[in-house]
Amino acid sequence: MKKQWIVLTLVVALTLLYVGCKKSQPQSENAAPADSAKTQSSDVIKLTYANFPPAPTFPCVQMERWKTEVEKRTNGKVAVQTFPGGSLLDAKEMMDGVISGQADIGCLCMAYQPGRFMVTNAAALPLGIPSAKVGSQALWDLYSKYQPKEFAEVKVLTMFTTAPANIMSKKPVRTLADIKGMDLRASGEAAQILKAWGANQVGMPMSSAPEALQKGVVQGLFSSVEVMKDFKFAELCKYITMTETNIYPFAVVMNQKKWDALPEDVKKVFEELTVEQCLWTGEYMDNHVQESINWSKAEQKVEVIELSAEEKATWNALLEPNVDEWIKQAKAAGLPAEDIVDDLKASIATFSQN
Ligand code: 3IO
Repeated sequence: MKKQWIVLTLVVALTLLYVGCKKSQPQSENAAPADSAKTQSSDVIKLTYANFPPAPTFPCVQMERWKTEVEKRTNGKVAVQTFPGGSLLDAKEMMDGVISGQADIGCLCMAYQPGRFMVTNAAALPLGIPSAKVGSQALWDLYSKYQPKEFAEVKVLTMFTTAPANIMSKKPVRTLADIKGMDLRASGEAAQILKAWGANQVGMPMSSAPEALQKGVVQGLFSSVEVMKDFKFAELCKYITMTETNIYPFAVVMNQKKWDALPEDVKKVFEELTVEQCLWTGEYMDNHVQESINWSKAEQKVEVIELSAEEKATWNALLEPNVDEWIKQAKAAGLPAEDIVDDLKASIATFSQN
């Protein structure tokens, strides 16, 4: 009789212990019953990744590539849920949204908050960056060397740039007289460049450009020309003027607490991907610009206008004060402005040789 009681008590105690353990396990909200068949779903680290433009555009293409690589290299230990098109965070809320944890990861264009990202926006000056691949590497070096304090509250997962910006417009731009007073969309340093050429620059993120073009608020835009295809701007803008002037810098940032909580092996995978993703995106961008130009010419009857060497020299001369202006502002902000510009020029020269 006594033995039976002991056995019964043990069974009850073990059952209670088992139920208790199950409950205290941090089950994720959406762990559906179907999940339990796979590797323990509670072990999977789920991360949200916000992006501002639509899915077919390059910031989202690189996001999907990063997701695929992370999930593969962590053997499914990390699952990344992507949110393109501003469905989780919009263009200008990206940095603060990641800092506050509304998204775990976010992709942002630094031109949309030029004063906030002063150091890295130096890469957007008209310094002759010839491609996205060179720009991306120069930007990453700039970030690594100066470790700007504006990124102190996040973990930077990668950086990259667009290919050089050109003018896409409804009416042809062949001379400075043609661009004078034309309403053109750009952001950050690119907007300052349009101003120097006499255009009427209209500032807004790329994600607002389709509507502005459609409604006639602007007559064109100044950015890398893969957007002719990805946003179908070629349907409205029948001219590209090749100025090959400057790039737009981007950053992918992660919530610091989420980063700190990652296991070491996962951190290692993310670290491995920083430079790799920077190069991959630069190469993807450069190839995609070429595809977009070919498609625009063949399918949309777009004319590509090349400026004569003489004309180009006149345009470039107007931009010399832009670098001086940035140096003035950066100095006022207490930054080693000349060193930053010199370092950038040196890395552009180095990476251009490879
Ligand atoms: C860009 C931003 C979002 C999607 C595609 C894009 N191609 C070039 C840019 C650069 C940019 O942010 C801008 O405002 O021109």
